[in-house]
Amino acid sequence: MKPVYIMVGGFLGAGKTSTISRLARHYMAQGKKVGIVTNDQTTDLVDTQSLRSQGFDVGEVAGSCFCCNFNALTSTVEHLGEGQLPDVILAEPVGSCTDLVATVIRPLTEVYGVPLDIAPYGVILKPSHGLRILRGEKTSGFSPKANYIFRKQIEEADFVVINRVDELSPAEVAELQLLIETEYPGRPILRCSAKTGEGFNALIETLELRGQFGRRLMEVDYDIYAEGEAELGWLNSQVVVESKLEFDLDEFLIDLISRLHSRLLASNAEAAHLKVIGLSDASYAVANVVSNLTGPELSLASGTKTTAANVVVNARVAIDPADLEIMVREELAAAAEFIGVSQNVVSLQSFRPGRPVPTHRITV
Ligand SMILES: Nc1nc2c(ncn2[C@@H]2O[C@H](COP(=O)(O)OP(=O)(O)OP(=O)(O)O)[C@@H](O)[C@H]2O)c(=O)[nH]1
Ligand SMILES: [Mg+2]
Repeated sequence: MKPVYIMVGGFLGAGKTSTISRLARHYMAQGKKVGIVTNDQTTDLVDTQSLRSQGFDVGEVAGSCFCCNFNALTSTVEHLGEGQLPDVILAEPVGSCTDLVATVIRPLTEVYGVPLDIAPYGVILKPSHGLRILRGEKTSGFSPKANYIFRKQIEEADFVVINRVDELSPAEVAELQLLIETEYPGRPILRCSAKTGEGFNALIETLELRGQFGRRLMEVDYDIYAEGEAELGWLNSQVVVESKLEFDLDEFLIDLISRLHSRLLASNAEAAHLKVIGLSDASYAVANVVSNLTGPELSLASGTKTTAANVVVNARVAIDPADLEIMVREELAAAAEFIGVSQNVVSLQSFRPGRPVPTHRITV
């Protein structure tokens, strides 16, 4: 049996990792061996830490996106499962990438030597930005060039998943559905919640379909794509937080992310995704902001009091990365001082993503 390759696309903060985690649990409950590949422009990934903490077999492509380092994707796939490839491979591309059918899915079937059973390509739609972008609102949060990437992601999808239906009104879901159907006809639309599992039976059934999938040809203006990506400030950092006395890990993370959120609001800099994970010996916690309007959320509580934690910060924000770095360093210091702990930034990278130059691009 060929390993099934499922790639879950969608914009930054759309719910890809949450969806992959739920799918992985489903396939493992069926007795299948599952491997996951995460991806980012640089090292220190919240997603890798979070998925590994959940006990999954995770390989990481860090330093370049799947499309621009196709060989890193395939070699990471080959290292999953310790010598025997998993039955199901779940892959999460970087949320600011598009043109993944031409640069990843098609090369996997037409260039790569290991046969894979490629599932239909689904793109998770992020309602917080999606509604505003698809309505054509001027205040969508991002520039037209970043919105171009958001739209191109939907255009190449075999099917679209409206995520977060647990917190959308029926009218909002209906409007999103109509907007997608009108602009991108022919793509089946699912309604899901990666948080509650609603709609996942339909998602799993859709992923089992085979036929003319992963073949949508589309034109991509790589100048607009590159400029849209470069409008995002990117920051990954690893920080050690310590104290003689125990501190509440969840409180620290939610305070930190709330401080960062306030700074972004004050600077009118839109968050695409701000995520922090705190890992202590006993457990871990995650806090997120997926848009300035959505606000901070402790998406996973640890309930832990500890004297030491490893904290990883990943920020993707429409702001100059130098300003983002100042904000993160200042708010880390402020959050640590607030509860009387020390913080030591072990590593920090902040930059604008470089121009995407795919290893392969198959468009015929
Ligand atoms: N309420 C609600 N929250 C969700 C749902 N899916 C994801 N989230 C939350 O949205 C945030 C982002 O989810 P992720 O799964 O990390 O999103 P992602 O697409 O992997 O993000 P990037 O890897 O940064 O691009 C987290 O706080 C999740 O808990 C959902 O269906 N409902
Ligand atoms: Mg993710």
